[in-house]
Amino acid sequence: MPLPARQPLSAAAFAIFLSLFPAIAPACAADMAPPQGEVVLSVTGAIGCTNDGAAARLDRALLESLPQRTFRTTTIWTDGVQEFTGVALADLLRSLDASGKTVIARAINDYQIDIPVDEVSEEAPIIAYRMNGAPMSIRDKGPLWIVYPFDDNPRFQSEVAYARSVWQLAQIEVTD
Ligand SMILES: Nc1nc2c(c(=O)[nH]1)N[C@H]1C(S)=C(S)[C@@H](COP(=O)(O)O)O[C@H]1N2
Ligand SMILES: [Mo]
Repeated sequence: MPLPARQPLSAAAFAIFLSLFPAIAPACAADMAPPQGEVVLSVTGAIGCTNDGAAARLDRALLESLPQRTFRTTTIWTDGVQEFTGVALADLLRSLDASGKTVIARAINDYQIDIPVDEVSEEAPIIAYRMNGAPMSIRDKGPLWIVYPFDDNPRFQSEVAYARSVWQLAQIEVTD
């Protein structure tokens, strides 16, 4: 009896095969467009999606094209309840196909702090790009501010969460 002709691998089987080897899976679902406007956030390190050498450089439009989250909370730095809008750090990491265990968040003033990826949830923190609907100036802790829904969870009312609440965020490095 003749051997059956070799079948090409089905797309589904190929996807399963790739999922077993994340390192050789397609780097990025879609080509990442280069920034058209001023770059507000650079992401480097263990990411699969880049648009400038080994970095992903995002302008406001690219950031705002990611899933958007809004919540209201007080902060220890502001008066009264504020409405923050931005992208969840988890969504940013996923959209850039990040694979490291630690996020190093750096501010314009070179302040930096480690955020363990396993302490990043779907909701918190977010990288806020708007406060009360308006872009934040550098003077107002913008243009990007890592914020937690502080009022929602006592865990976020802690020195650890405050130290991770980087304002004037400019750069993120994903490392192991
Ligand atoms: N850009 C920037 N963000 C920052 C800091 C900083 O120095 N620069 N300090 C962090 C630390 S360690 C804490 S505890 C809080 C401190 O805020 P405070 O100095 O207003 O008390 O902000 C965090 N975010
Ligand atoms: Mo701190």
